[in-house]
Amino acid sequence: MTAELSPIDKAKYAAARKSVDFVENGMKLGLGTGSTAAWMVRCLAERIRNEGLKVTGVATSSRTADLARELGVPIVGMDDVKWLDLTIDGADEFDPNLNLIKGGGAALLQEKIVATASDRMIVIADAAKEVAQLGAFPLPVEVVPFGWRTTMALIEETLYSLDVLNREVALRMDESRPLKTDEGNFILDLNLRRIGNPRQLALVLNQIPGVVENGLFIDICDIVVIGNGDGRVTVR
Ligand code: ABF
Repeated sequence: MTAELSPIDKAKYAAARKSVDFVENGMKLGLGTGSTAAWMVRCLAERIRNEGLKVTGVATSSRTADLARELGVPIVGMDDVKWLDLTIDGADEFDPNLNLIKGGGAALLQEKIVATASDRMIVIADAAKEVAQLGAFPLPVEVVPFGWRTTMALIEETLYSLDVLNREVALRMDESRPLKTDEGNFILDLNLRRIGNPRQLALVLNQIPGVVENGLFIDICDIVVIGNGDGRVTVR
């Protein structure tokens, strides 16, 4: 399956393939969103086909739900299971404390609900996602459509007052990305470059009227499975 893959795809596949080894028969699983998570769903479907593995999945986006159903991975709603044994998902960045930036796939709200409602969360990522400090990847923030420009201004003022945002770095809603999340909300991208105190920022952002959730995952990830272009995998 991997002979013709690019090095980055080989890395994603390697991490995804290793993560599925953590799945045990009878588990209730959170299924992440993004290209690395898509490899995981494919590898999980292979184990179901080859070994008769019995699992139940909760998808973190309609995209993942469609892929899972297409490949024969049983899918139920989050409210059908209430709690999960394990969530496996991608990330945009992870730091030495396994804090994450997620949401590049505009699925951060369902991803954070599912990952939080799991006994364990495994992040699968290519090695390029590892950073010393979060922030180079624009931080996605999910906001309600009503008054989103006002919400953006409130976020800017709050970040300026906290000295998190230097004044020349504007916030933006990237018109090129899917404007609507599965919940019909908008995603704003905060170009912060580096985030000194992700825990504080995550708390502050969610206090701002109009903000639904943000892409900082603090103390949620338990294990990171890192894939390399040569197929090697590191588990941390
Ligand atoms: C999703 O996958 C998002 O939260 C995250 O931004 C993205 C990573 O995508 P990929 O695996 O395609 O790099 O979990």
